[in-house]
Amino acid sequence: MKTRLWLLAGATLAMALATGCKPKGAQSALSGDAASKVYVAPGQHDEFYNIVSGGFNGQMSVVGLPSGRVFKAILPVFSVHPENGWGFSEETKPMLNTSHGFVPWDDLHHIAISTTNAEHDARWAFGNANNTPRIARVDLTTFKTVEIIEIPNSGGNHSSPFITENTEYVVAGTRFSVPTGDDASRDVPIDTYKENFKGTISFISVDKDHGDMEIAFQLEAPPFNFDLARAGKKKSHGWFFFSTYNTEMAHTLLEVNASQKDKDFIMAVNWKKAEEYIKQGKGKKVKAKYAHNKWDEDTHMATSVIKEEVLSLDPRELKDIIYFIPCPKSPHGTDTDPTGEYIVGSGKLAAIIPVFSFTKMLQAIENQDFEGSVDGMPVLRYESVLHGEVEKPGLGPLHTEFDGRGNAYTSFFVSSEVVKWNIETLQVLDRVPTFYSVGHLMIPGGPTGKPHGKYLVAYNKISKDRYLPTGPELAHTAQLYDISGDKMQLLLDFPTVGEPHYAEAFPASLIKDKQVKFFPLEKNKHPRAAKGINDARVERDGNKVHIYMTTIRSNFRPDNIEGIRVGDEVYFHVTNLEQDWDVPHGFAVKGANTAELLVMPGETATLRWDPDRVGVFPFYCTDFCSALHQEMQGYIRVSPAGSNVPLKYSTGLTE
Ligand code: RUQ
Ligand code: CUA
Repeated sequence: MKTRLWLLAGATLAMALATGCKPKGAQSALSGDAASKVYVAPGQHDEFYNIVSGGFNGQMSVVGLPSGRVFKAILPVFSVHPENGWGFSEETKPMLNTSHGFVPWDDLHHIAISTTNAEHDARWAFGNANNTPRIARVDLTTFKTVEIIEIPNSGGNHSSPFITENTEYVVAGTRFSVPTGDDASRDVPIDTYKENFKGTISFISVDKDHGDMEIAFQLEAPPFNFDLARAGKKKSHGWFFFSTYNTEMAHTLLEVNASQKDKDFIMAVNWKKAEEYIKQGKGKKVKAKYAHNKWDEDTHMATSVIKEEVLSLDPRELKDIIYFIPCPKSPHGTDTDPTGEYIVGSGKLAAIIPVFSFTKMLQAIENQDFEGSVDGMPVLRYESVLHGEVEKPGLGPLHTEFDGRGNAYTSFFVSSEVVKWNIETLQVLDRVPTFYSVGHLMIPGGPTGKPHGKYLVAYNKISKDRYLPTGPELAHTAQLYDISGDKMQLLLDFPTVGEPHYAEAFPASLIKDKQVKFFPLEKNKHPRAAKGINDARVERDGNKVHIYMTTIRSNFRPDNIEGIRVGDEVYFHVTNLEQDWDVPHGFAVKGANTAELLVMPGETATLRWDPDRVGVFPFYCTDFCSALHQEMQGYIRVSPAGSNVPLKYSTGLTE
């Protein structure tokens, strides 16, 4: 094999890595008919839903393609959202519970849309929390986060969520290795990294009918950093591929210390084999503390349960679960093509893109064609597993998507471009600039066995000069390209919400007729629901006051409440009696230290309010619901602590 310059050394690269390069011709790359290709006429619907990660806002957003129109700027997941009371209402607070208590923020990087037979079924969208490791599941008929599971033995949950072809599992690989198991709460010196730290990969099972998640098992892996992952599919179904960096196992100044070796690894995991071991009783239960939070559609409430152990497998002893494929150099993305045969590693410091062959990998395993081992787990010979290398593709490859016609598209952060190449021949076919430093790419269905290779979206960091400036912080950009022809064509720029990392898109037809329009009142099992105006009332229980309140266009019942005292804990349990699509009512009361409630038709939500002073406080509906929305209001009177003003309320029925 020829020798190669894996690393483009020198200051130029270092600088380019830090800042990204600015491609030429940045001002306009549009040709005449671009606008018509993204124009969705008034009243028409977009062809694709695009679910986009919000990065440091901890949320997702929902965008239409090709128009780039935003339908839901914030779909609340890991961060509180005052707009609708997510994380503030009593019902939703448990969703953000963790073993560290209530955590109101996180950093969401990746989206995974559920699949069946390696094709999108779009029943659920999964997202990862990086900082306090968690995986969330969003129901795509209600666009609500319905489950969040914390990932123990993990730190910086970046290599997730990625799913197997029938959504059997969603995986979570730890970015930071940490002390795990019993050691997790031991006082361990950091410089005992190699002995005491572990990388953990979690396989979370997903119930095929209801989506409920459980941590099925965790694999103990060497203390590398796990960056990204992709499941095998079709012929490689049963395997999972994780990119690793810092195989140097450095724990300080990683910028230098984790870039020493020419090659890191793609870690291939045979999860079917792991399942066999579990059937034989080979796993062991280890201590782990994590929260598992679920939303109940009937009670409109979440519950949070703290769990105490996980099933752990040690692949050093349990052979044939883990194999390492050498991969130049600090790989970021690892992506499997639609056939499941090819595994693309994007070494962000490498000058080539290696493409591995699944068939060759199996062959190498069979022939024991190893070039070494890590903790007793075999390292396969690079040349034996390699299908080939894409030569001189660009600088700083990050992520690869596929069009289903045999082509791959790789993003280059440093050279700010998208490069199209052929998977079989490894020939570069086309390249287009991005404005500017591109992270993830997305083709609708791109990670599945059935891509819809019509559009590609590049999600760019650092978008200097693309939009009207907004002070020191500028909008991030998505750029939409037409990839239906031989040459890629830039069609549209649109700003994104938060900082986009990964996104997925799928045909709108998969879910648009399955949307829940309202929640049937007769099914509402919330213990404090007021299901009709006859249920509207106020009850005192010591210093707790429960207000069972109804909303319907355009009134609250009760709407005048007296007999509340300073020091009370007041709970407004607001039930929206509407049984029609798109008629939420909002509820806000003066001085509330939390947020509003936005109550969907048929739903009950609760706001706690702690009156701290004597006075009369208005409350009102915040959502413009009818011509008489502005009349939808009420008062609550607060008397001094210990006062004997009697409890009194008006519902329009009793007075
Ligand atoms: S990352 S820009 Cu997915 Cu967090 Cu690659
Ligand atoms: Cu109800 Cu406005």
